Parts: sequence; C-alpha cells; structure tokens
Amino acid sequence: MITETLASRATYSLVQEVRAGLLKTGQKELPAKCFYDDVGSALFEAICHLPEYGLTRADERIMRRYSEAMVSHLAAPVVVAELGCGSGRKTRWILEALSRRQPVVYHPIEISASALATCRRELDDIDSLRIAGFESEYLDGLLHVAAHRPVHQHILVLFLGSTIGNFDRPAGIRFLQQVRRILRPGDALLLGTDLEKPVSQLIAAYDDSLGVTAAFNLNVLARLNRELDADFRLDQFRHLARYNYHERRIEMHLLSTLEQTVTVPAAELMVTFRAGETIWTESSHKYNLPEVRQLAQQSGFRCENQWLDEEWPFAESLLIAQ
Ligand code: AVI
Repeated sequence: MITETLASRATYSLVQEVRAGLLKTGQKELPAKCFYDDVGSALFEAICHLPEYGLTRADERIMRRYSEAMVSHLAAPVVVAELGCGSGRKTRWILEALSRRQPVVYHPIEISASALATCRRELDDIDSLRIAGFESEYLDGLLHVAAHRPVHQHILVLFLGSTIGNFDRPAGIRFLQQVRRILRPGDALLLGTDLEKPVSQLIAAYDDSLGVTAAFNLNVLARLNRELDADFRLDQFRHLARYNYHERRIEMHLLSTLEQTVTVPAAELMVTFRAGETIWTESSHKYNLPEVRQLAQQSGFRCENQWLDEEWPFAESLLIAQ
C-alpha cells in the first residue's frame, strides 16, 4: 500500500463563517463544518462509540455485510473518492472488496487534517490500495479527482455516515446535483442516510448521558476562543438537542443561559445574547426510503439498490449517474 498527500487546498474561512453566522439578525448560526478542528474530530470519533448513537455502527454493519454485493453492481475499474472519510473504519470493507478485483486508488476528501491522518492509519494495511488524500472541501477534491482520472475509469463516490443529513433538504438536492455534474454517466454514488426512528431514540443519540455530544457542540465555542481569541464563557452556554417534527430533523443549539456580550477580536465582532437565545449549530435530517430514491432522481441519478440495517434504521443506497 502506498499513501501520499496531495496539496492541501484552501478550506473555508472560519472568520467569514463566524461573522456571517453570528451577525444574522434572526436566528444566530454557526455551520456544522466549524465543529471539526482536532478536538472536535476526536469528540465526533468518541460519539461514534456511544451506546446511544447507533448511526455509525449501523453504517459499518451494512458496509461489512454487503460490500461484496455492492461491488458486484459496479463496472470495473473504479477510482474511489470519499467525501468526508472520518476514521475510515466503515470504508475498509468496500475498499477490500474492490481491491480483491484489482488495485484501487482511494481519495479521501476531508477538511479535517487529523481525520485524514486517522483514516490513512486505519486503512494502511490493505493490499493493492493507494491512498491519495485531499485536505479540501468536498467538491474541490472531487473536481480534482474527476479531472485527473484515466479515461476508461469510473468514479465511485462514497458519501457515508448520513453527512447528507447535515444539509437542509433543498441544499442536499443541490449538493448531489453538483456531485452529479462532476461525474459521467455510469459513475456511482454510495449514499448513507439515517432513517426516521422514534424521537426519544434520536434525542438520546444527540444528547447522550455522558455528555460527549454536549462537549462536541460546546467545543465550537472553545475553538473560537482558541483560534479567534474570543471570550465565550462555556459555563454560560448549554447544549440543546431538539426534534423538529415539521422538518424531520434533530437540531443542535447552544443556548445562552443569561444575557451576555461576547467579543471575537479576530473577526472584529462583538455579539450580544439574550437569556435563552440560541446559536443553531447543526441539523441532522432523517429520511425514509422512497424519499432517498426521489432525491436520487431529482439529482440526476437512478437508485440501483438499497441495503438496510436491521438494528438501527439506516440505509446505504447505490446511485448510478444517468
Ligand atoms: C457527521 N454527522 C452525520 C453527524 C450527525 O449525526 O449529524 C454529526 C453529529 N452530530 C452530533 N452527533 C453526531
């Protein structure tokens, strides 16, 4: 196995995201991508092991159980590009199945350098696999992969872990349409989606008893303190996870427990909070199977197959570019 690092591309500007989100006149926001500094990535990795958060284990079980079947639907040869590789643990199964057919090139695309490093270490032992990672936004990395692929090769895009759920539904369609535009007919997208389940189970998954998700959420403020010299008092904010029935999503917020003013010098910001006011930090949309098939159709794919987990409602859908 050979690994290499392709040039890291400029990722998002934290300052710009913070200014845009905290200066909003209505609901203040910080986009979910701001979670993933080294501490946030480590906390997310811990979340994936929590008994209440069954999502990652379900995703991995499906990949372990059905990777051979998935590969049998794919035209060879393929180059694999993964949007947001995380630890790489669930990706192992499909990479092993593919590399049993022929040598495989794998491009993990991640904004988190530490997640990229963990993923490399995790997959280091797979024979006939070359790893060439991108520290970049998803579409920038994918564009690069597509521009450099050999003519005869198909791309398999992996978008696992229900990261699509962190987009609102219209933005999710737009994102998949952008992915589709980068691909050619016959290329494939394996899409992981967390499915609807009882609300009590979802609340527990996003507000666990150990407080790891609360720490993950609050870390975004700690990150602004570290990187932008902000003066958020973490003890004056609290983690809030609630289910939005209309939108069928979990929303995570950080609630200001009192009236306060916070400064973020590196973003030239002074922000006031009312007692009870929140910063909306993440949405996790939950899906049903027909909806995923419709999503595929709306974005220029056809749904070839769907595989489900029996313990924790979760689906892996193989979409083929039309
Ligand atoms: C990365 N993403 C799919 C996770 C989710 O479930 O929305 C992030 C997460 N947030 C809280 N727990 C996990």
